Amino acid sequence: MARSSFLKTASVLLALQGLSTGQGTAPSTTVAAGGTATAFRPEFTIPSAADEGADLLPNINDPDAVNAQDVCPGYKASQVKEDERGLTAVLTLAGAPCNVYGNDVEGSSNTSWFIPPDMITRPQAESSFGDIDLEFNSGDEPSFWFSVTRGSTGDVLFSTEDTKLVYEDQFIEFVSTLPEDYTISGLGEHIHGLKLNSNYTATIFAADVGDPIDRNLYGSHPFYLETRYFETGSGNKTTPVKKSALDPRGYSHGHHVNHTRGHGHENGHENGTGNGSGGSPYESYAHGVYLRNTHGQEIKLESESLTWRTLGGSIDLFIYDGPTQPEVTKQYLKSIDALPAMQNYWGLGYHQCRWGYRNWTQLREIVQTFKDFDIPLETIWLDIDYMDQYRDFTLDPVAFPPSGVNEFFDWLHGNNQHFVPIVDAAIYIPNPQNASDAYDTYARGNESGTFLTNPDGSQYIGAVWPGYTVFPDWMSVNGQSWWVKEMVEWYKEVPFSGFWIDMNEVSSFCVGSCGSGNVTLNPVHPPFALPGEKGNVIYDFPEAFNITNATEAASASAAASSQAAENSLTAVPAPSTTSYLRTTPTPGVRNVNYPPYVINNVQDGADLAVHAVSPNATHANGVQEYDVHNIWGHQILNATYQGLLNVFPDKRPFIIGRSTFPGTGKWAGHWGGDNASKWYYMYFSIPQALSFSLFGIPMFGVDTCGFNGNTDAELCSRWMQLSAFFPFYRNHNTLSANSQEPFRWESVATAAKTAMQIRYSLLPYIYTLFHQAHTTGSTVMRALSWEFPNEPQLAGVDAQFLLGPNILVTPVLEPQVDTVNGVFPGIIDGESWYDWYTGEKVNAEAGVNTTIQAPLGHIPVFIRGGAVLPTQEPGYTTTDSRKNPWGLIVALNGDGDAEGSLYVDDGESLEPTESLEISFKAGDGQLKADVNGTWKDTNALGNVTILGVFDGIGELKLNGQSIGNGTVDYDKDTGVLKLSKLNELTKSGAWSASWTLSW
Ligand code: MIG
Repeated sequence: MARSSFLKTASVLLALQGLSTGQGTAPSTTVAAGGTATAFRPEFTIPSAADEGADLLPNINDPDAVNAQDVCPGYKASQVKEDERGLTAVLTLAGAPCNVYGNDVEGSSNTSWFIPPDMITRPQAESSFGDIDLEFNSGDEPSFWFSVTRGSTGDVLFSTEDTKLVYEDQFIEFVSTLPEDYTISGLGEHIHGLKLNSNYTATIFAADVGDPIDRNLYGSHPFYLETRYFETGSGNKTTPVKKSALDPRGYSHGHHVNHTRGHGHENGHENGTGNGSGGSPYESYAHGVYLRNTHGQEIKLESESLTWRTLGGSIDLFIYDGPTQPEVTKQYLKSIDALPAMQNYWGLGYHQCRWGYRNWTQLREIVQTFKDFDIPLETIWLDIDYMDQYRDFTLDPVAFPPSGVNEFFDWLHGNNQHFVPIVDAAIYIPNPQNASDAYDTYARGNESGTFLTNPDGSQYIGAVWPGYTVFPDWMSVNGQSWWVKEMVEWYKEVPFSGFWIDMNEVSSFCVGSCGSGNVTLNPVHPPFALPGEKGNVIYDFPEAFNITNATEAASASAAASSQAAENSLTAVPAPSTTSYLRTTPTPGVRNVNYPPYVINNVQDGADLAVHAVSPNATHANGVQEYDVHNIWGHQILNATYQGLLNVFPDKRPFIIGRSTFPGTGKWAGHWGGDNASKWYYMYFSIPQALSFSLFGIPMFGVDTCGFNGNTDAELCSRWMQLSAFFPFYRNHNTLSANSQEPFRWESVATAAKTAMQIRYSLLPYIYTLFHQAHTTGSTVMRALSWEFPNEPQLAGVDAQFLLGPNILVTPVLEPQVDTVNGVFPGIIDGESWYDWYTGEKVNAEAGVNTTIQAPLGHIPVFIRGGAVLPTQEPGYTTTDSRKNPWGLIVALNGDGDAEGSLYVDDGESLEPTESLEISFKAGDGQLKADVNGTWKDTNALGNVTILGVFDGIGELKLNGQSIGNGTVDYDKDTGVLKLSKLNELTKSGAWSASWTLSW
């Protein structure tokens, strides 16, 4: 029915738009020689001061900050033209300019902001516009405002009435009222609980930073989902139910967690209606909001309003009417032309990575050890260790010599295993005084004019791992084709299977063009010590390590304090920070390096240029980085996608990238970045994944067992089991932290194998979920509240999740426990759940937190009644698995029915010409498989397990033919009916034709 809507506000404001005339100041940071040598490399070390910027006081923390709403005049509309799609008008300042954080845009001549390039797809109103359940209203008193109402209910979804629109060259602000106790998710990338708090400011500015909680991070996603709950049949669809009133303890979680977090489930909870027989007395409506804006920005969430502030661009705002989360997500992703990339089958296997694998021999040993322990390993990864002096598209001649390539890859590929290397965003610029330092990748890029410049046209030179570096300009004519060619050429040397793109925020370890005038020092060392370098030993362990490993913990803590003491002797005293740099608007000029409005950027001093390419770096088309910083990461992932398509024509590119933007999901997956080996990061991985479901990047996972710090057996065991249910399943570790491959501890090896056995059995189900995501925009990992929208109490639940609609995971997220409390959603509306391991029906009450046994090594997993899950017998690799017999798990609902589907193809073609789609339907003691499509699969059907068969069974038949008794195992008490050895009957292939099974 209803489809995405687009709001005509954009047109209103575009009437003011003029040409960009952004000016910047010349780069100023230069670095003097004289740093100290390190063990890392003997070169000059960039002084740490090079990465220090100005001290700025973020506006939201500034007690003296002027509130634009108090001083700005707003606008009056004239020449209003209304049509069925919205309205166009010219806005004129309604009073004297306030010039509060920029120069007010008064008319159409003095503007200098930036409109996103076409590659950031602009949603278009669809032809079915008339079906949209939204109404747009606007008014001019006391100044121009607009609102959007859900037509069918009269509920106001967004309204700027009685607030001022502020429209300046470096500052835009608009304010919307919200209902009390609203339920909003999204606005990323942040590490935060699923439900955003009403006293939280979501800053959006791509940053290279190790997973701080609540702060801006790698990606930029100015999109949110809002859900409003109402009492069913109350006739009142304009006053949402206040969840805090009906649920004082709730299942939801606060977001400030800087310590071991418990589950928050310790309180038993009664649903407001209690008995579970009458159905939920609530229903909900969801809508989505997307601001198409590439600038640094922040969204200030307060108790009954949100204030959206950007450092430029326009108000190009899109509202999606849902009215459910699945509909909102589909509308959003279709509107930006970004249905998620279809994954390769192999990409769903297990990935092992670490920073610090030292050479081909060690790498082979790691792969072999997995095999020796019989722990499935699909893909081995390498971090920057493989590179020659950290330069992209090279191999270290000593540690990873080209001469070792054939032997390693023949062996690896012979085992049907894959390899993915890291590739960094920055490009080394060779020392012009040293001919032997020549670097062809740079030379070719330089010749074709593909690198960012300073405002004066000279090359912008920052610093990353290899030393002073330049940065590809994706807006230059040749940027993308140069990158594609580098990839194609490098593949001839290193037969990779996919790409891992790091540092694409885009990161630079110094402020400004610090390498200008310093390139003759190259290669130089970054301005900080790496883990393990200079006695920089890692003594950090997970919470509760002091209990589980008391002796080791005591000595680590002693060593850590002596390291701290040693470091404090040499530490340079911090500069005094009594005064902050404050800037005020200059007429006609934008201050891109220090905009008057200071967003709460996570980097030191909140300076936009710290640890990132500076805002005044300039693109070939004259656009400044200030205006497009947030899409640099998106663009390199696009270029990488094109590169892989050239390397592997017609095959699906496999890419995992760090910095993303709306639409990136059509090219790449994402990992959660530099988390730490702490229990609370394991918890945060769930809401982080769920927000990427909303952002259209379902291929998500985090560094399992933790990146920074040392992990331990208990945390790693729990985490290896949890991540097995995430779409992207990879263990990764920082340089010099203790090894954490699952085979390092017997208990972890066993736990990992248990969970992998389930994951690999479910690969057909997970692959089918991805195909649905790819074709419809549906999600893979899901929040309980999205699948069960009638239960307000589920609104913030993010310590449990669903994989697709039918697998419920209730992980242990804290140390030293052997039970976990969790809810079984939907029971109030008659849902049933089955235990994955026993097949028994769960006996749980509606809305009540249930205590579940979960000793170390066991992850509670449940199957939803009504589901038919396709499975396949796990093999060591996904290639092996694909040759094994199929299986089905039929979990009957209360009516004895179930349904499901299966999608099969070759697992790698970009546009498969042959595929199979099988739909399953069970009821009245029968299961029907309806097979469609031409892909040939000859694997037999092995087992069928039917859960919830409490009424006894009759004669077992497949297509009317009796199945021998030896194949049946039925327990009337548990209701579990297992049919095995069907292989003989289905030896021409489980899906060679449609069939009916009856019991
Ligand atoms: O700043 O390549 O997030 O996964 O191991 C560190 C080294 C650079 C950051 C990535 C991390 C990777 C690391 N990289």
